Amino acid sequence: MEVGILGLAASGKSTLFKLLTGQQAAPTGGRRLDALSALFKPEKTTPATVRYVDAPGIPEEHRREAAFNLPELRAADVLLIVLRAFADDAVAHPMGAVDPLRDLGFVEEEFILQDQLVIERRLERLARDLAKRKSPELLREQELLGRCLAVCERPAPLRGETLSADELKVLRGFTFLSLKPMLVVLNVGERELAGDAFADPGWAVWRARPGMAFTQVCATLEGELAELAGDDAAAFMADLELSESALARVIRESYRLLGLISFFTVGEDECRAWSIRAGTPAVEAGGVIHSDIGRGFIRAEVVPCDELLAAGSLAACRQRGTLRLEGKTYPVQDGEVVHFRFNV
Ligand SMILES: Nc1nc2c(ncn2[C@@H]2O[C@H](COP(=O)(O)OP(=O)(O)O)[C@@H](O)[C@H]2O)c(=O)[nH]1
Ligand SMILES: [Mg+2]
Repeated sequence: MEVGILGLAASGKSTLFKLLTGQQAAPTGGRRLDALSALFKPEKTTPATVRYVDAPGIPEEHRREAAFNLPELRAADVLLIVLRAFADDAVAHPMGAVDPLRDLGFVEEEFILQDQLVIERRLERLARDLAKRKSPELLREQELLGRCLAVCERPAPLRGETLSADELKVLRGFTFLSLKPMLVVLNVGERELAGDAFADPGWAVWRARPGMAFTQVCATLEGELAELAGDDAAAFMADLELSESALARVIRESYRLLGLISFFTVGEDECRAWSIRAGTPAVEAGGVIHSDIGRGFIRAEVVPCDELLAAGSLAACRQRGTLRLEGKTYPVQDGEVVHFRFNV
């Protein structure tokens, strides 16, 4: 999963980026994978990784198109928007004053505008091609892009539209920014961390929109937290009434936005976390690990991670009758440990 980090200058993007990537490749197995590794003591523990790209702040108008065409940003599955909510006279704000709602409006407007430019250019091209040769495929694309253009002209983000799987396939190549799920991270000051940073009624409109998730962090404070080890970190978090690190929260919200879940494979050689879309059948989940498993799938042995941890071993789960046998079509659930039986 790729997460592109965007926002105005001095909103805290780089601070957050360091935080998210500092802890060795942003492991997403998290607590559960750690616990499984403690049980199996494998030679290797492999978390599912999330890759982050830190985009430069949004530049002046005439340079924006290039900035938004960063391939890393275009390839991102989720856009993480950092909004500055912390007050600090020592850090200049590019818009003069702290106003995260205004900044989010600005970023969203810019996404829509960039998408509109791409659509208009493609529609011109399509009109020329269609004048030369009628093609049902191009006509369908023209109709779909015409609808998308109307959305952008409203102006509204494309992620709010209901689009079929086929339509999404046609649109995929355009990598529209306003179609990508958006994770809004409010970077608050230390004193605001305990309160609800989204209390302003202006947020209600945003929070009702599809394809968006919201969370708050204090990037500088979380930076200090990340430097602490085990017990000290736990005490510091308790002090701040934080139940979870920013890293864990950002990963969880990104997964949720994308409809992704994790399952685990375990053994003495390796314990590993894998990400799949919710609802993925066992045979496809196995195929993610290796195409042979998908092709030669016989059955999957499945047990929830917490049950395995409680029982202490797969053999104990088998005895307790909690290790289930599932077939090809079984949709793997979040947090399950899966052992695939296959034959090629
Ligand atoms: N007071 C305070 N300062 C912060 C916070 N987050 C970032 N900063 C400071 O704001 C400045 C800009 O941060 P940076 O991460 O480089 O922003 P970027 O331009 O968005 O990448 C730096 O001096 C940071 O130390 C925060 O939560 N509180
Ligand atoms: Mg930066």
